[in-house]
Amino acid sequence: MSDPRELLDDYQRDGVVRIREFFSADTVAEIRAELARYIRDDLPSKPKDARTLEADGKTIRNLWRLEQHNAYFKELGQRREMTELIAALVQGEPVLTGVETFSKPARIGSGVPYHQDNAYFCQTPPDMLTVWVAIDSVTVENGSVYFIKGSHKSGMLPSKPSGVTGNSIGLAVAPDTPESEQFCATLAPGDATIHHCEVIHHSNPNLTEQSRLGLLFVYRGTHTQTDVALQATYTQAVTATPPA
Ligand SMILES: O=C(O)CCC(=O)C(=O)O
Repeated sequence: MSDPRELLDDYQRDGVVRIREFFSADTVAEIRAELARYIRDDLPSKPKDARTLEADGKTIRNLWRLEQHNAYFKELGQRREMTELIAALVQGEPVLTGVETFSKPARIGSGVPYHQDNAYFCQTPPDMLTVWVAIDSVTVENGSVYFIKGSHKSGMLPSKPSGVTGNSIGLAVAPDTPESEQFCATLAPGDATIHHCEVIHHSNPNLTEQSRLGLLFVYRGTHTQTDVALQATYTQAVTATPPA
């Protein structure tokens, strides 16, 4: 794992950092097995909004709120190795607020429009972040996430409903930084990125034969509070395009 001071400096400057071998191969295998078990045995009895499906109406695009629905993922997200690392980045005591997947299945995995996560999280100050762990290999071809480094420093930009199921709100105007100048987060299984909730990012559809499964852990500092204006804008968007 990288030097904590360097990690903090890079995170504060860029709003996104990549960490190689964040989870071991054994942990990745354990996660993969538990996700398969959860989908097979537990998901059918969970509320409909515990998942979002792809356009085919049957393949999972996202699993949501695993920290509520599954003891293994809650425990994993609350491990001391995780929360100690996150504390410095959220400038306070971290709370795990979400564990979810962005599954991007082979051939039909949909894209994610340009957005800032705080349009969904609605927190002030924006001391909230996502640890995005690769379970599959993440390549340019199968839909890596692209980040605009430093964009978290400009605060929240105007947003608009996107109409995308599972990602109901996006930027009102796409940024003019070409993809070739964005940070393309290619990852090996077990590698991770950590991104600030106001850094601009997006991902493209997966048209390849290789699935691109990511497991996400979302944290905020205990000191953050809900921003009512952001919340009102988000409620409109998610009401127009619910996750399930
Ligand atoms: O996994 C993806 O393709 C997008 C992830 C994302 O938008 C996020 O982590 O906020």
